[in-house]
Amino acid sequence: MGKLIVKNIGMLATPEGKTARRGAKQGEIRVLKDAYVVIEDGVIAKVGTGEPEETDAQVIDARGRLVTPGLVDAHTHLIFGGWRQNELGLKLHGATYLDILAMGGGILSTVNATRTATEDELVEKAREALDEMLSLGVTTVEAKSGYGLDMDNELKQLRAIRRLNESHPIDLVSTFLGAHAVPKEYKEDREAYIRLLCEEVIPAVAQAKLAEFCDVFCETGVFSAEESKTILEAGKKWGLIPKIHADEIDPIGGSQLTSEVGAVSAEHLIVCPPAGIDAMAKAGTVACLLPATSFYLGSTFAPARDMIDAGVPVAMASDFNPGSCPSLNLQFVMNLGCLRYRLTPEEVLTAVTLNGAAAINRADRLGSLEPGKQGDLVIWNAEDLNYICYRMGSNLVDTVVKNGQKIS
Ligand code: IZC
Ligand code: ZN
Repeated sequence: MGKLIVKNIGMLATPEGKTARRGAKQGEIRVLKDAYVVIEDGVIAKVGTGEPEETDAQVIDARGRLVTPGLVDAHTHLIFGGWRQNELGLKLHGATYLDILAMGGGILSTVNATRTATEDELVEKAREALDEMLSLGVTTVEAKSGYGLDMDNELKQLRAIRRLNESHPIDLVSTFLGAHAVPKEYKEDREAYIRLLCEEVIPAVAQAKLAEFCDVFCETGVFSAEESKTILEAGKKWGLIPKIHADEIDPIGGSQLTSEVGAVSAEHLIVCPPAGIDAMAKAGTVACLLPATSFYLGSTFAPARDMIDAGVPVAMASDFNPGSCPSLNLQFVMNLGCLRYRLTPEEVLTAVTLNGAAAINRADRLGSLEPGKQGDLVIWNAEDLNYICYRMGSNLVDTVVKNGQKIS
């Protein structure tokens, strides 16, 4: 693969370490002026200042611009058929997200479209989204199943994720979300669906090594905290690490489950109560916050500052999905992190790099610019970190380097 030097970096900004950063440390980043990065065979070999000594390398001149780690999008529903633009009118007439789901729309309409699509169609559709994510500075993406809701269609989604991981420059990390909704054929017998997940689908997913994580949508009208626990415990038996969609709309106990099941992350947390924050702090769970979803739902915003103050590491991700967040733009998420969560640009950078990596168990390899980490970085059309958090609505990426290769 060879050697790549990125030099003439005006400002290099990166969190440091191999674990999630919490409390005041979330906002303490390393900043270097006039810096360079040397990447050898896809791995960062050296970070320094001034003129690099190395020769025999491909050189990228950053022309005095900002460089950060590649962004990590730790929560997406990347694989889906169709879109849901028909729901916009319903929303504008006052229907809520849960109203639309209860009418058989929402997730369930995407389930119909995903079941109808072939695996190849799902791959090609998601590939376009990944291309756009890469152009926006994202170098790693977590992707969930959850629009199949039966054995064959859940496996189809997970195989699509695997194929994209093998064929697209972005690294994908796979999560089983069979507990995203109760499918219509089990409407009258939800317990049978939970048994199907625990006794048949989870073992099949684990045996085929198609997912690393198991997630549930713990929400009013979807899965209760008790049901969520049953499903996550079944996943654990098969080696799948728990994640939880918790407190997105109603606080029904999802965030409190994190310490009971040892969840690596909890997602959304828009209406997270103090007891949930305590549980996450105790369990070392990463709070994976999705502010573009709050924006799109017109809801309140997660209590990010309370979480940081309580020592909970905060990550931020897109939640890209066809219903509650039809945007994959992590730069917009960074704007909202500052403007709505009132995080500092330094805290925001940590949230979309190292803490995002921690939410998918990759903080040892990803999320910072330090020797030994993967050679994923972004050169920005910006001279400092404040600029990329302050400008809105433009793509500020100049160049993406992925695994030590210049992408664009
Ligand atoms: O398709 O509505 N919240 N799952 C939980 C979603 C949003 C995705 C969707
Ligand atoms: Zn989600």
